[in-house]
Amino acid sequence: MAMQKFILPDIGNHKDIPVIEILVNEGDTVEKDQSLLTLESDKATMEIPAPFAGVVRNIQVKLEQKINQGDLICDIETSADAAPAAAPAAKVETSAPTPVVAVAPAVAAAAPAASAPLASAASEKPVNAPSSGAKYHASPSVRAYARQLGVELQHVIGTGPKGRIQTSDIETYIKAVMQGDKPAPKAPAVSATGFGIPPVPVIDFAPFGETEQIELSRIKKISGKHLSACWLNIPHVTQFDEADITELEDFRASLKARAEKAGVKMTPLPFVMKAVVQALKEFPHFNASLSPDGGSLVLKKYFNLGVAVDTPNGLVVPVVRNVDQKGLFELARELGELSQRARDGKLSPTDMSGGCFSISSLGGIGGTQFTPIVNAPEVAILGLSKAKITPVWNGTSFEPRLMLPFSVSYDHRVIDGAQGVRFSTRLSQLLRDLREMLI
Ligand code: CAO
Repeated sequence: MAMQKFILPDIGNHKDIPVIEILVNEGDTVEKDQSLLTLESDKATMEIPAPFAGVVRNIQVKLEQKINQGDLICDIETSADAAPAAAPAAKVETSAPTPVVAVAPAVAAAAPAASAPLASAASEKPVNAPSSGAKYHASPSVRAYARQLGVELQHVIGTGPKGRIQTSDIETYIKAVMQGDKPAPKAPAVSATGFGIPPVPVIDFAPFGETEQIELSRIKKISGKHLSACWLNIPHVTQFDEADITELEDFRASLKARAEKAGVKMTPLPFVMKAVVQALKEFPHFNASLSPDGGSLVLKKYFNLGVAVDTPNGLVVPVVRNVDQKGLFELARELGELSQRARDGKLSPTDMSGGCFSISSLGGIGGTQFTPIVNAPEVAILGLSKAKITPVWNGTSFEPRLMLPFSVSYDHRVIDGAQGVRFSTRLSQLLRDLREMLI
């Protein structure tokens, strides 16, 4: 029997690194390369392996203690034949015990250069490289333990410092699954190519400054899921265009007194709705939905338009039905009522169903262009930005014209680029000269 001192070897340029886990107790028998403790710098998590097999004695470090190369970690009592001829070299040689490193995900993205040497050490030891659970804060040994038990870290609540997942958290999770308190996790869906949707990094913002966490509104939670589904399922293309609405605006101004008398607010939107319906009639593939198997197109013979309404609790899209059968005043009245009910949180599910095509009008607020997200199962959406007087060349001189910038996002599985630009060109033409609708 011989007592060997285990001194912290060279761990790169790190100084004063906190001990975040002590993975053994005094009296434990350890194998060579078995992890003894975990250190965590602001750039990396490192497990420090035993340089030789033996029994752990006289642990000299404590949790949260900051340690440096050359510090005494513990004694290891070795059998005479297993004992090394000399104490382990402080400098890490390629053949010497190498700290196994998992780069903290937040830092890996922010400071790749600084973490590169240690990260490459990790890549030489893939056994402890962060896997699918890399965005969750856990040491390599905890990750290995989770892998061994088939636990995905995303399901485990970390109770360690900064939400770090510890061995005990994995055990608590497994107990909960066994007792039926938590559903057993399903195998994640993986695409045929092996590329799933990569997770975004989970970052602890505390080191950067003060934060406050507020719950999303119910509407935002619901619309967020729907928007993600639309964004992820639909191959979007957005076509940008503009329409000269100088004459439309003159017409709108001429209707102002009558509109006021009728008790409605006449904005450009009802005019746009009428023009959209005409364009949908001429391009029926925009007034359609893809069948669930993606093999056919359901063409709609009715013209119901969803209109995105901005409310204090988030975005909702009530539907104005049979726009083709309604006049400008009726549309203006209905828009006013629907948007008021939307802002009062009084829309029913029926008010928000049955749409064929949506319009998102940000023109009352500002902006020059934007890329609206198609509201599935619809296949296209119109985005309106703020109209402004622009000098337009008429062949001999510049004329001040009121130009309305707009964009059409569409599902490229259904609509080709050429069709997309034909639709937007026609819409521009209809808005420039409303008489086109009569032809
Ligand atoms: N260019 C210039 N001015 C415009 C305009 C445009 N494209 N569109 C509207 N306006 C003017 C209106 O004429 C009105 O001016 P006046 O009060 O002087 O007449 C003013 O802007 C405000 O209009 P409005 O927004 O109240 O009315 P609207 O009919 O244009 O729109 C509604 C109604 C419900 C669509 C709108 O209020 C709304 O909520 N828009 C936001 C939609 C949204 O959030 N979309 C984003 C979805 S993706 O996140």
